[in-house]
Amino acid sequence: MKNENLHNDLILRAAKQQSVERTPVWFMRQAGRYLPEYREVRKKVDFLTLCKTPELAAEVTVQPVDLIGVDAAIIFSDILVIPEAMGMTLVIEENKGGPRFTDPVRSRHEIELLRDIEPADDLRYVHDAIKLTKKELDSRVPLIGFSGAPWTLLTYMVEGGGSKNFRHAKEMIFNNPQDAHALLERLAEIISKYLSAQINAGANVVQIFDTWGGILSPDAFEEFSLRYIRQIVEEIKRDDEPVIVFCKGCAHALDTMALLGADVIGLDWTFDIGKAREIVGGRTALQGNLDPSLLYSNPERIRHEVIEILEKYGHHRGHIFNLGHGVLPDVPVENVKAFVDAVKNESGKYHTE
Ligand code: 1CP
Repeated sequence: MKNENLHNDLILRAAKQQSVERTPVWFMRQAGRYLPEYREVRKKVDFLTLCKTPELAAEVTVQPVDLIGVDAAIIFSDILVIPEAMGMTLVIEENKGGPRFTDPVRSRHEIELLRDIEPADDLRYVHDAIKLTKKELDSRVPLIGFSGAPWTLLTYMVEGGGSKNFRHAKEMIFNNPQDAHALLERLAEIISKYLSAQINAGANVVQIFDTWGGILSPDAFEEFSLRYIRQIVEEIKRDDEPVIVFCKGCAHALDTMALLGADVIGLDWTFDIGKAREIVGGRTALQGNLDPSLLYSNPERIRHEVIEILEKYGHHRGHIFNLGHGVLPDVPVENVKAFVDAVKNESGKYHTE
């Protein structure tokens, strides 16, 4: 979809390293439990029902735009909807840790039993939610679509949930790498189709989340993660809809990631954004990278850190402000608001020609 006349297209311009009046800001997991208005909706329905009901998904997607004033919306969904559509059973037990698959896949046979899906059909509810959200946003800000990266999806599918040591996923890549590749290849193909369908439905930007890329050694990161991300970026790339790649804990590979073909690289908070800019050298824009735990502090401390990051990035094009990872569910809303306001108020000085 060609970009319509958005009232606020700061993120699109920053992603393409064009001139902006101030640094745009949004943050990962911005629709979520830190917002009382989100918790109200969640009282009525469970998490998966929320993802699968376009009217409700659109409602919570728009909440942080109205309540916090972010410069983009990100469609409310989850990275785990792909494995669920492939036939895995996803359970989210309230207050009992994160989501879990009851039937992890650990053998070639189990991988082969997974359904081949057509994202435009099997995940139509996500695309319907995007269309509805676009109507509700009424061109105020861009809408971001997303997917997990193949490697991160593999970790959840093989482990069955979050993990400390990723024993089963590591066993697979070291003992049966061909099984891991068989799964990663299928996922890369599905994710390419899924993200293209999100763009066709109206997403103005797409982000690939590789939350667990950082648990791999540099060589394994290239073999089991980056090469599939590269393949996806090549497949989905268009002129008008920027692609953001966020890999947590992967700054060691910044120079390689700068050549992925993505428009923007997301940075976690453990790397200096000024140094990162020198490494990527204008080949991509950068997104990040305030420590999400800073939102437990206070508005003055938050403003101070925002200024530090703006200073480090300096007077250059191509910065999208974000947290270095998702917002934590129990941070005070006033601190979240202070973060967004600080970026808006302080970054005008760093406008780019
Ligand atoms: O109770 C609830 O309401 C469920 C909490 C929750 C929420 C709000 C989950 C379960 N997912 C989400 C939404 C979500 N997940 C979004 C929404 C859009 C937004 O506002 O940003 C997005 C982009 C995601 C992506 C996601 N899900 C990632 C990648 C980003 C990241 O934070 O690293 C991952 C790893 C997941 C898996 C997942 N889903 C939910 C949880 C609690 C987890 C983490 C599980 C774990 O590792 O233990």
